[in-house]
Amino acid sequence: MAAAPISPVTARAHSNIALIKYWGKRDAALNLPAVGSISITLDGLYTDTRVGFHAGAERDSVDIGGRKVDAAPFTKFLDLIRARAGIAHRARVESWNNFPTGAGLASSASGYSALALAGCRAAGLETSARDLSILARQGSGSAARSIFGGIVEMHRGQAEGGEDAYAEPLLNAEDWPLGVVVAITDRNAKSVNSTAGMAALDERSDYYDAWVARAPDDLASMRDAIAARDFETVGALTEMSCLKLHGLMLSTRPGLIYWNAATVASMHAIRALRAAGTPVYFTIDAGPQVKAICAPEHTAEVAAVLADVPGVLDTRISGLGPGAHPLD
Ligand code: 2P0
Repeated sequence: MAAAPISPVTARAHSNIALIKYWGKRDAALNLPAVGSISITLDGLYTDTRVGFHAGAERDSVDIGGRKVDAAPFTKFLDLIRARAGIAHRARVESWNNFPTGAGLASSASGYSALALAGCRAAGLETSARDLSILARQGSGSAARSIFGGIVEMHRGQAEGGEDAYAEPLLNAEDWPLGVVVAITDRNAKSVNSTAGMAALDERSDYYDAWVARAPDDLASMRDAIAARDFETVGALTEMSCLKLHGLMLSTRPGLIYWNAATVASMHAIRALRAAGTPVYFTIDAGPQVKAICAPEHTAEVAAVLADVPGVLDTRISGLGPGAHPLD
């Protein structure tokens, strides 16, 4: 379907945090995940991205946070949109995160989700949320989930072409209010990005086959706990998936150690708080930040405890947020 490029479009997409983690690919070229995942979309962390296609421009240009970056990885992604729209115009992309980029706060999730939506709209394409999720996945696996708000499941899919590897909402944000406290322990970009960390994982970790084999059971257990609004079970499964992920990362050759001292201290602080009666559970992604999941009424207490942990630089409180949406 040929489409006509229209004026620039700005879209906002929120970051997400996986409760049941994605790690490993069944096809690197199409960025197809080896396992499904379940995540929550956060209202407090987001990316705004403006895309315009211009007839006269010679190459794509991309600014993140007001700084020009190498456009090459984004050109590959924009080519998917151009191919679908039947246009050759180069794009001008401007993107802003309201949180640190590339430091384990899922800026690639919100970033590619916002880019998919703004890019398709700016190219004049009408796309379903499912199409956007499939497109966003090709930028970053976790971005497929940020197309939707609330609690979201990403399907591994079986199809070779990835037509069934998309995310779907399980619950809307207002269906089950949850709180997240993010403890920032390092503001620098991580040393090994997720794509590099996952590359050739099947050959690099003896634990990988077990990780992939158990994933359907973990997803089913989490789905059931969410449907029952059973917070203790959701929390226990969340910590289990996080620790299993990091066990897999640690077992990779060379071993991936994303934690610092404050990360570990925060995990202990969260468990101590739980032992003292506050239902709160941790999760950690491919970076040193710690995310505490709790009921909204406990976020202030959890944030105060985490702020006191040596090495915690800052805390952010968030609730569940909406899916990607245009701002114009
Ligand atoms: C997740 N992570 O489920 C897992 C847990 C980090 C740890 O998805 O290679 O940036 O772009 O598909 O999506 C981060 O990986 O990786 C991620 P690519 P992505 O949230």
